[in-house]
Amino acid sequence: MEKTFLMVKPDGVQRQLIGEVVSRFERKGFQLVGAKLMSIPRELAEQHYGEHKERPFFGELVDFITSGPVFAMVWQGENVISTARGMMGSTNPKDAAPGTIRGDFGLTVGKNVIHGSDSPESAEREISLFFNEEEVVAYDKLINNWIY
Ligand code: DAT
Ligand code: MG
Repeated sequence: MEKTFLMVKPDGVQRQLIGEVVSRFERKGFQLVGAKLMSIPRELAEQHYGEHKERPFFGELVDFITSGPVFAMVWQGENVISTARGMMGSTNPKDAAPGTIRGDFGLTVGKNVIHGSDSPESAEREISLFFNEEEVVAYDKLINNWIY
């Protein structure tokens, strides 16, 4: 089953949106298979956002993501990578539709509440950056019979 890496960013943790975010993905029918509250070491932040290294906002981005704890998660389900991106909304909250997480809770691109992998390759890369194999738990959920 497809897996993705999702993370409530430091602004979302401070604004007490962990439960709101988790609840949205739970109610959608996705399955939480890994989660932890953690502070991101600078080196991990630079690796995670490596694709943006040459962008002018890279320094600010790394400062922000290391500015407080994040809630890192692995979620599983059919098409979870692209569906979660849709549920997050556009990168800039001013363009994000109402009903999406960024549309409902964000105002500025710097503090947009949530991160989510954008492709199967980035999902695999980001899950292994943040989680050991034994921290991702395989388990049956009987309610999946009512979802699939
Ligand atoms: P996303 O988080 O939707 O995958 P991204 O990968 O393009 O977006 O960028 C990563 C993060 O960097 C994004 O969530 C917020 C920040 N960011 C993106 N574009 C920015 C910009 N033009 N100015 C400031 N921060 C930006
Ligand atoms: Mg991205």
